[in-house]
Amino acid sequence: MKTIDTWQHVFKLDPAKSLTDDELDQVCESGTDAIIVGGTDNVTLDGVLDLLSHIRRYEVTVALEVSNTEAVTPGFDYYLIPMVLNSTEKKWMMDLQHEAIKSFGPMIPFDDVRAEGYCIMNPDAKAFQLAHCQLPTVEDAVGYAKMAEHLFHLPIFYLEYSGVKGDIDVLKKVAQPLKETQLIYGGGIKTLEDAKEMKQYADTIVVGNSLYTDFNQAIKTVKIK
Ligand code: 1GP
Repeated sequence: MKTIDTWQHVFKLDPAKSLTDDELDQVCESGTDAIIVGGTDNVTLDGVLDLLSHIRRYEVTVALEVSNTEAVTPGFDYYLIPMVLNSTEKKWMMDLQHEAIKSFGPMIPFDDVRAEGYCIMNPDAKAFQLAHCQLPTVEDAVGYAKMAEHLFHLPIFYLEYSGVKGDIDVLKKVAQPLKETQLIYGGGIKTLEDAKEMKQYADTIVVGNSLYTDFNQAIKTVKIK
């Protein structure tokens, strides 16, 4: 298993979308540091179990990014808990997490759990709309990064552009204050060139949607390693 702080490249698989078995095999054998299972809409336990049972035939590290408690199951190396820093509603920052800990506290393997401070930068992203986010300026985003590092001591700050490639200057500025907190970037990475560009400043890059739109290009992004 590869520990999270060593991850450079990650594929994110959405349980509500499908790849062929052969494509899934290629993702698992690609040499990526980890696979994150996660999505915003229609994430069901069946969908999660389906993916997990396929991925678990391989040695690759696998994490579940928890979006609803009904779709949580044992068997993952890590459980990632999003906390949406730029949501206008406290619910998405801490109330859902609070409820889950009250209900499932004794069963939660906290050693395998990591909080992710999410800053969602794309107003068209489903997660942005669901969590009623406010679009951050560059200064806002840098401020959230500093909060993640210095106030909350979060292990992960996730700059999320889901669906579109982000502004490299924003990523560069957000990276500057982060020394202890790991910077994960995700959004719109389609090619090896995109991956290289964003990896200049991010500790970890995530490739998601392009696996479903241009698999052959997306799988090559792992060559940044
Ligand atoms: C989504 O950050 C990930 O949560 C990856 O984004 O789907 O745009 O690659 P894409």
